[in-house]
Amino acid sequence: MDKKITMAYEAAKEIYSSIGVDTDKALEVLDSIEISLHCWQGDDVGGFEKEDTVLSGGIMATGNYPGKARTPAELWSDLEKAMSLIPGKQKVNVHASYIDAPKKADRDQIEPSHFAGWVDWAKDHGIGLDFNPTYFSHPKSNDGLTLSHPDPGIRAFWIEHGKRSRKVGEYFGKETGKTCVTNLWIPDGYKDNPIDKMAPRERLAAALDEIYSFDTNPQYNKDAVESKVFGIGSEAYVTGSHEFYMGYAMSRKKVMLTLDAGHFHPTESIAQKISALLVFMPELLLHVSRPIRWDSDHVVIMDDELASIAKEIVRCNALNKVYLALDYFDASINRIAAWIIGARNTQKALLSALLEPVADLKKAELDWDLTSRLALTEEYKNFPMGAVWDYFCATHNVPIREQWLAEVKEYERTVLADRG
Ligand code: RNT
Ligand code: ZN
Repeated sequence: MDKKITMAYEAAKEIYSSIGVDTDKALEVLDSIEISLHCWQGDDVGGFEKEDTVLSGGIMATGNYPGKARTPAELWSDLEKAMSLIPGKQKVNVHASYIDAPKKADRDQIEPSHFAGWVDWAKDHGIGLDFNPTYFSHPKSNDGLTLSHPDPGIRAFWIEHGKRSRKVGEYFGKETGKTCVTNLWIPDGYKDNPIDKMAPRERLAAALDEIYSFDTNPQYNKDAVESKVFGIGSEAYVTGSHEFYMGYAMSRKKVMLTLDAGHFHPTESIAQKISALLVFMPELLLHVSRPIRWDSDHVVIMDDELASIAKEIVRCNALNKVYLALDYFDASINRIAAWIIGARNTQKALLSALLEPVADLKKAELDWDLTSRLALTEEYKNFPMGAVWDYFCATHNVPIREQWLAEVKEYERTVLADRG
């Protein structure tokens, strides 16, 4: 390892140890945190069901940066490149629309075998997989309603999809040896004010009860449900609102709740929801995203929201209760860089949180030394975290600082450029 990196690390280690923080220990913890990379950043949420998927369900990727993945092989190659430039542990988050089977089955016909390619690939890389049923970009979701649709036939179709997706999740967990989280998000809602806001919610609750009517092995699969406040085309009403799913998760005790950072009111932070919810439920799934003015799914940057989320998880001692998955899609920049930027930032935010002397700060708080609480947390923001981060990257044989970018540019020149 470059001597300058070790020297800077040793100096930083000493500074942190003066406030009672063990940097080696912090890195050990950071190394154990898995970040789930969302496969859909690699091709603008297109999937492999058809040649040209028209996105629907309020999901929109803007931009036409060249080189998007067109096949499973291309997507896997791109994910490999991204993972080689991110230190620590990753999982990969798969959507049902990324089916990899010669004869592609409709959503109500999917089988674990249709995703065997993903499993083989994950096994080759020693990583776990997560799963998501796909309730959008499909003719049967064109009314803007799926599980809450008034037509029982449409509901049945989507209920079957939900059930089968959980079997895929269980298969993922069994095969990879790492628990799969199967997250359900539906686009259901109305553009304009519905008269009956209750009936769709009753139908959704009943549909979910059917989907979760059988158990999967919790060692292999865990289920989660994701709320939203509005979407494009569902501005006035969303069936699966936060209160709806919070009530559902808490009353049924079968599913985790998912908090997507972009699914609340524009200035509403999800950070504090973590401690509030963990009082009542054992685990949570987070979709780490970045909304700008709306649920825009921008690449995650090191902003206050990300820092607050990471601090909340660490200060609540909840690292083993919160699953972390990235969720955004930017088609205006190199898609591999998008994964790397979001993942590395999430890790940096976690590291920064892990480098706080949490027990001492909690003590100051209980001692009513609120002056120290404020003064110290502000000073800690300027401690030499960068040297610790560089050391973490170097020990994982991943380029330090901005040096990963040259590798992405090289991949763009040699691989992405040939994709027409
Ligand atoms: C949509 C939700 C959902 C999707 C993915 C593709 O608003 O955030 O999580 O982004 O399922
Ligand atoms: Zn999400």
